[in-house]
Parts: sequence; structure tokens; C-alpha cells
Amino acid sequence: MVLVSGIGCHAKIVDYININSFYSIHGRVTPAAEGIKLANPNLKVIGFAGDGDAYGEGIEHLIFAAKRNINITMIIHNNRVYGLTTGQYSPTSPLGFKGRSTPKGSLEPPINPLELMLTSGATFLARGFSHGIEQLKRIFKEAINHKGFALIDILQVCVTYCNMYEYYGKRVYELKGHNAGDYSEALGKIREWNYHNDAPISLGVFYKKEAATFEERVSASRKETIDVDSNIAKALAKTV
Ligand SMILES: Cc1ncc(C[n+]2csc(CCOP(=O)(O)OP(=O)(O)O)c2C)c(N)n1
Ligand SMILES: [Mg+2]
Repeated sequence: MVLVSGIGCHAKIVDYININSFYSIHGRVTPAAEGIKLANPNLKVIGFAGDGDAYGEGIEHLIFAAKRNINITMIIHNNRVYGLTTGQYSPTSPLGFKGRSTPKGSLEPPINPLELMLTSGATFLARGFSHGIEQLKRIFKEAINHKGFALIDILQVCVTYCNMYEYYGKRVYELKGHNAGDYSEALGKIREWNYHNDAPISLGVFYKKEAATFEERVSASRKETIDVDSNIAKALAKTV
């Protein structure tokens, strides 16, 4: 098992857990994790990224990793702010968020990262809350065991720069009777709370689907290349 982190408060996780780990750079957790997985597909690779890290500078990597369904697990510490750099607004900061780079309030509504991931091709999508540890444990296990690209968006509270503890506390509920195998149902549930409206906030697994993974396709195409090369070598040997 290997943990990969970006740069931010969330990235300290690799200092706290005694497992093989790799501190990558801000915005590049996903490609570092993908490279490790391709080099050794037997490893379980888990990326820990912040909302700034994954949904800002690293968003293009996340979209392509979901699209190719590479078998890694991305755990996003979504505190809805750039914590380490002391409070700039991030792609998931609420509209009107006041911070270092938006002293008069952010003029942009947040993105819904789960909707973006679903439409990009992710095959496992869930949301947790940092105050719901037991549920998070269950989701982590399911995500890590899922064969394909898994992403868990975790609502976290940055008590210094974006303290939404009470807001979440009043709205979160656990998904029940939801069919995670149904794309339309998943999309509907993911859209219910769009990180911006005042709807109840569902927690749990929204979507889960079995599909061929990128590393399976890579290893099949490597084998084909090796076969072609050895056939050419045999043919050449005969000619000589
Ligand atoms: C390539 C690069 N771009 C920008 C930075 C500056 N930087 C470091 S941490 C950070 C923001 C971290 O925010 P987030 O990813 O949400 O993590 P948090 O601290 O909130 O956990 C930024 C912009 C950097 N170190 N490297
Ligand atoms: Mg953050």
C-alpha cells in the first residue's frame, strides 16, 4: 500500500501514518499516484489531496484519471479553503466567502466536484464528513477495495479559515435505500446539494460500477507489443 499526498494541511497525513508514502507537489497527487500504480499494479495506491490541490491546480489530472478509470483511490480533504497558505478561496469555497484573496467576498459559486467526477467517468463516488468517523471507515474500505477510479469527497472543517461545523451539523444525513448502481439516481442525489444551495447534505456511496481499468488495458497492450516484437524477431531469423 502506498499513500501519496499533495501540499497543504491535508498533506501532513503522510507524516502521521506509518505506511509507504510519497509527498508529491501541489496539484500533482493524481499523476504521481497513477505513475506508481502503472509501475506496480499490485499496489493499492491512495491519494490524499486538498480541495485546492485536487479541484484547483490539479483538476485536469483528476478528470483524466476518472476518464481512464485507473484503479486508485482519491481521498479529498475538502475544507473549502486554501488552509496552508492561510485562507484564499478555493474552487469549493461558498459564494461570498471572505478570505485573504477575496476580502469583500468571493463572487463565484462553488463547483460540485462529485457531479464533475461522475460525468468524467469515475466508477466509485462517495461523500463523508470528518465528524462521522465510523461511516468514513466503512467508505474507505469499500473505496480501496473497489476495482477502478474511486473518489471520496470529505467535508472537513478548517476551524481557522472556513468553519462550517454548525452548517454541516444541521444538514448532513446518511443515504438509505439508494441504488448506487444506477447512474441517473446517482446524478440526482449528487445534484440534490450542489455545495451552494440550502438542501440537506447526503453522506454515503452515490455511485459504484464495475468496468475495465486502465492498468488492465495497459498490460494487455504491453503483452500485444511483446508478441508482435517476438514474431518480427522470429521472421527475421528465418530470413537470415
Ligand atoms: C505548484 C504549487 N502551486 C502552489 C503552491 C502553493 N500552495 C501550497 S499549499 C496551497 C493550497 C492548499 O490548499 P488545499 O489543497 O485546499 O489544502 P489545505 O491546506 O486546505 O489542506 C497552495 C496554493 C505550491 N506549493 N506549489
Ligand atoms: Mg483546502
